[in-house]
Amino acid sequence: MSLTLYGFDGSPYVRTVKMLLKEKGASFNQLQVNVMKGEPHQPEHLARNAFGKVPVIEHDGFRVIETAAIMSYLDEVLPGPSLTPKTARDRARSHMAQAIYDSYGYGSMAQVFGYYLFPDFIGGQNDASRLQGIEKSKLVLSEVMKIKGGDPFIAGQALSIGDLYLAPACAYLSMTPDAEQVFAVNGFADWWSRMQQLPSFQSTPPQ
Ligand SMILES: N[C@@H](CCC(=O)N[C@@H](CS)C(=O)NCC(=O)O)C(=O)O
Repeated sequence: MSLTLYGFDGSPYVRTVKMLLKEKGASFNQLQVNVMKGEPHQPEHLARNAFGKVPVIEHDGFRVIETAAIMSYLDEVLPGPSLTPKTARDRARSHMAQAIYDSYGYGSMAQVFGYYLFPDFIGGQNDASRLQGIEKSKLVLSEVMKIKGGDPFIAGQALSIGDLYLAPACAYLSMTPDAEQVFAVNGFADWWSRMQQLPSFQSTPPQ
């Protein structure tokens, strides 16, 4: 079996995939295609993903782009614990977290952590954008925590793909002075402490 992950360790979406690979105990190679250096837009990577994005994976000669497709494909083909919940309702909970993150979460969280950590990448430090990002990120986290309810993980008793989507951007937010404000959401602290304890989280720090 050959498995290559294209994308650098600074990318939250790459970390989502890498956490799944760690949860599965999979062996893989990683090519650090660096977003900060514009490498996803070089011809070599555009040949893998014409949209100039990471992550991309290649599994025994089969290429997959888009994190949602990569996650469900790898969860299905790799041995190890399943990250797809067993019931239709819990699958919907995991999918909701994933889609909320894609549609409203990543962009607004990046407006906040990008301000402090990657200002050049987001076009400079814009306070109006940062404040808007704080409000939208809180809405995202509070809606996802409502989906989690009293369960330990977003889609129930077990870790699922939805949790793996959210954790990497939260890790970047936690490095900023706005973390306390953004994370002041019912149920978040308990979930976040659980995520930080996972070996798959601890072994995939952003670099
Ligand atoms: N829809 C894509 C989004 C992936 C994405 O936004 N990746 C970022 C890094 S976290 C990227 O490659 N950015 C490069 C760029 O926009 O130049 C997916 O789900 O995989």
